Amino acid sequence: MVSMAYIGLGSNLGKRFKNLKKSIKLLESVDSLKVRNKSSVYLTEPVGYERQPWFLNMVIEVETDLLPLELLNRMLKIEKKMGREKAKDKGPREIDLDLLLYDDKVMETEELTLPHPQIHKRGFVLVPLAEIAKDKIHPLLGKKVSILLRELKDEKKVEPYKEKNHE
Ligand code: PH2
Ligand code: MG
Ligand code: MG
Repeated sequence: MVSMAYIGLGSNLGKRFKNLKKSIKLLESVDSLKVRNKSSVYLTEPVGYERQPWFLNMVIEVETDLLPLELLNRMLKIEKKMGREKAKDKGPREIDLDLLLYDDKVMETEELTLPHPQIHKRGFVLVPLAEIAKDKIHPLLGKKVSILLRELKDEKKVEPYKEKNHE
């Protein structure tokens, strides 16, 4: 069975742009996973712990035969491979891969909550997600991504990342 999933990518340590690209390459090399669409890259103000560098964020759409937990485990492997340590969870990281949506699946386990509980609260997720999936309906809130973006109260900056700034 083929499923559609959306993955949020973030990096605020090292060569951020390269980190995003590399993680996409590694995802593309996973059997039974195809990257179908990519948003543009955004330069975003940190949310939460604020004394850390700005992030580059983007969202991709993937088609996969992997089950949600299988997909998540592949994502965690890629994070590890790219040098991410669990200890730095709240601080700067080379790469953060978050499973945002998986079909219309709703689940809550220790390892994985779907949809990702923060989607509707974060501009750095909704802006790139709306670029590639504006009509996708949030399976819990019952609203289109474009509506969630319109109703968003997050005031943190989300700016297009310009080609000339590439590290
Ligand atoms: N990720 C976080 C916490 N804060 N802020 C921005 N701008 N972008 C992120 O990807 C991000 C964040 C936890 O994963
Ligand atoms: Mg995250
Ligand atoms: Mg994460």
